[in-house]
Amino acid sequence: MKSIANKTINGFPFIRYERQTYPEAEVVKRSKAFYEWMNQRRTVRDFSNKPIPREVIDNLILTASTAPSGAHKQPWTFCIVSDPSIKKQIREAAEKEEHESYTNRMTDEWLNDLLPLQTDWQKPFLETAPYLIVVFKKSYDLSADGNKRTNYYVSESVGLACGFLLAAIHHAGLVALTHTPSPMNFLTKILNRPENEKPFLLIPVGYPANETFVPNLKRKPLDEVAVYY
Ligand code: IYR
Repeated sequence: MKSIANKTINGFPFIRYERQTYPEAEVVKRSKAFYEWMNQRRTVRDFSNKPIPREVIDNLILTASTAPSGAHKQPWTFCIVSDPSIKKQIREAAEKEEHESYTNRMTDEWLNDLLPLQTDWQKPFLETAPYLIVVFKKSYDLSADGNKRTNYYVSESVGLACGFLLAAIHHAGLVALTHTPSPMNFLTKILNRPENEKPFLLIPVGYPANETFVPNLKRKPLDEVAVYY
């Protein structure tokens, strides 16, 4: 009997999951190759101003939006900023908050923990990088008739989408910085976002500058991050 492609369960449409499988040796090889590739990803703070085609950004966002989300609500909005005057506004507002944070808000322990990264309140990359992707999380959706529709596991979902986004950026041969100016509400204002959206991450994307240095950080070995039962 020929198997059916689609069916309904309690009236809801389901499609056959056409998954790709590999022989075990291939699974081992692919998992290792992907780890080695992802282990080359680094957070970069020195960007080239070399432009990136809009199509590339579209594909990165589409990839991020494939992430799983609570009840498949996809509770995210990605705002893409390339306009130099908006980038300048974002830089100025971020630097104002960061200056206050570095001088008055962050604890000594926090400032000490950041020493190996050598970050400070100045954020020139917010103008240099060709694109800033500002990720907003939607605590609820507004239906056409103005009613609030709940979203679920919003931070987990948007965090996953950002992880997918960073992997897509790395895969494309570009670099990113997961920037968290704090507080971030200036982004709501500058980008004129509705009240159901809250800023989540600010991610400059581009090519690395010609000479780029990153801190010589080591990643934890497996036995420090995994417990097998
Ligand atoms: N948001 C500040 C400080 C900062 C905090 C952490 I935790 C970092 O890993 C890096 C920086 C900034 O962006 O400089």
